[in-house]
Amino acid sequence: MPAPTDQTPAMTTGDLFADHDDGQPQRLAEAAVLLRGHALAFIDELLPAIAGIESRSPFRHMITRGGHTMSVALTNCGALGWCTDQRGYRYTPADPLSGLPWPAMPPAFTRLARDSAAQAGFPGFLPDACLINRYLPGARMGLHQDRNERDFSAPIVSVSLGMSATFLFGGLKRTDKAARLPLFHGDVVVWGGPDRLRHHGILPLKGPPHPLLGAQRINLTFRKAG
Ligand code: MD3
Ligand code: FE
Repeated sequence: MPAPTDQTPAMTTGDLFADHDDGQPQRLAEAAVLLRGHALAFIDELLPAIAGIESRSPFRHMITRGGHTMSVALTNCGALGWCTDQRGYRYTPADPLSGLPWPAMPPAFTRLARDSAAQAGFPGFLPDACLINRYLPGARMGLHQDRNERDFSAPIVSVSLGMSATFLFGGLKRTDKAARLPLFHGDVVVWGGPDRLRHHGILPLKGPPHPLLGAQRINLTFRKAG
């Protein structure tokens, strides 16, 4: 298993924005690794799995703690699902829409998350939660931290599908200047260790529709939440 190539200091040399790709893992930060196109090897299993999840737990727009409707629609699979309402953010074992458990984590999801984390230097990652975000053109996610999980020592694995998006990759303080990283269909990013609590977000979705998925971007975020 190759170690991530060292391209330090990528964030100051502009290497993240290069239009070439040598197929090797790219280190974005001390414990953040970009695996360009890594999910493409799983795509024939991922898309039917998402359709199955969606048929039981459809995408819906949740309300934030601040009372705003999210522009991103979401659903979940796995033992725990991320939810928000006016009372705040939390993980629940059941879909509040149906009262039923969230759909099970498809085996291909677990394999992709585990394999990606291992390539990034986090062997043995076993997620219990997969948040599935759907962005239509104009949808965005403001800078935030992911801190509703019990254990920050596990990494987060993020899979981008469909339309391209600009990822904002900030620091530990909300006011730290955020770098921009374009993410394409099939890209996987793994965040762990000291980068696990970085602020991050997604600029409003724009650009041409994707040939396979149409005018949308779907993001899978794998976490160990419980
Ligand atoms: C960096 N989703 O659902 S995934 C989220 O593309 C979320 O839908 C975005 O942020 C999306 O919470 C970004 C990439 C990601 C996820 C978690 C991180 C990057 C992260 C945690 C720490 C640092
Ligand atoms: Fe997040």
